[in-house]
Amino acid sequence: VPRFEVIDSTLREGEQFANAFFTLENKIKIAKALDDFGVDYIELTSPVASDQAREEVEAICKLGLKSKILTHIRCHMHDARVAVETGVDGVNVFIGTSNFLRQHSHGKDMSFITKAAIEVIEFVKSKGLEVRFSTEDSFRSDIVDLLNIYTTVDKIGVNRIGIADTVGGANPRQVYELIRTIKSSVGCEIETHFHNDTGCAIANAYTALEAGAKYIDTCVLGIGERNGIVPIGGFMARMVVSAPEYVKSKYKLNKIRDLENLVAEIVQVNIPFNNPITGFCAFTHKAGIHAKAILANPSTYEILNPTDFGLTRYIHFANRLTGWNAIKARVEQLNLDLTDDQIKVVTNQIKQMGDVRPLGIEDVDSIIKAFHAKEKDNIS
Ligand code: HCA
Ligand code: CU
Repeated sequence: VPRFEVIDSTLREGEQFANAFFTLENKIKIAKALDDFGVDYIELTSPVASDQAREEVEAICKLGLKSKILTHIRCHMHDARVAVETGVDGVNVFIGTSNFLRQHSHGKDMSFITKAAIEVIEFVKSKGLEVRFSTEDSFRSDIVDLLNIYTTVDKIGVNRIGIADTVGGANPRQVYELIRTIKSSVGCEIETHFHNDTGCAIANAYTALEAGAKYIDTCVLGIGERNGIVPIGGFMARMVVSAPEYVKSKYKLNKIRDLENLVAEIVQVNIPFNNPITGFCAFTHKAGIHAKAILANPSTYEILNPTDFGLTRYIHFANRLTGWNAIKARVEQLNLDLTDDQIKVVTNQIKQMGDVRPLGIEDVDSIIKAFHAKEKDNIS
């Protein structure tokens, strides 16, 4: 997997999430948190969307962040003229190329699209800014149309082309084939944008990198239109396993939790219970067999190390699947003195109780403490 870069779109695609309403103050908070985490680019809503949207782009450009700032515009000269005056480092241009979008959305044919693309790209470049050109709904577009337009914009010096799975229907094999084909026809870098309607967004992003793409669009918690796009946290989980040194040196992984909490609070959602890294049970080990192995060596049942993210693992010992190794660890935490044989006896008592009802930590602790007191009485 090549050296990838992250283009975070929480402040553009993420604004298209049903619950999102971002005040300027909150946009600035999110932009600073993304910058602190280390995203390479921050993509912002088009300055022509509203008066306030334009002020937001200008204000975020003035923050002097390390992340480069992009704004996302339609393939129109009017949008481009406004965008280049806002102070952004680059412009992400998009236009629909599938039959669906050409017929039912903007109604333009490929020769019109090509002319518009050339005009906008040359204009943005003439202002000394980066420019990316992307074909919305790439996976339902004609491959000949895609190759024609991408080779054309490549020749006039576009910085990146974008491939978008706008409806989230692509699978990894299709992604690999399309990106490989396009990569072999252009010299510029490839950016990708994967929606998650069918649950393939992270896998598609990973496969895109394998096929030669370099830039991945993400959002915090994956928020976006419908059920959103590649979530930055889950994507980092994927990438830290594939390229640990690169990812750990480039991104502050211990900021993921704060970043997600910030956005979750602003858009009023909970972190999903099974979220990679930050889901409440992401580092909880329950079955006795797992607990025993984890206590001996955490890598036995963990592909991610919670300490890489500033988190800790948890051994869930208060249940009937528990084992004596997990209970022994708890006995040590309680600072009690029991032999292994005694721990095996008390573990059985805990398992019996766990057959009858759900246990809390306090239940287990009181069973252990009562057992310990009785054993001490027996000795004295
Ligand atoms: C949309 C546009 C877009 C654009 C992606 C891109 C998509 O909201 O419909 O600029 O590459 O998903 O196609 O987000
Ligand atoms: Cu999108």
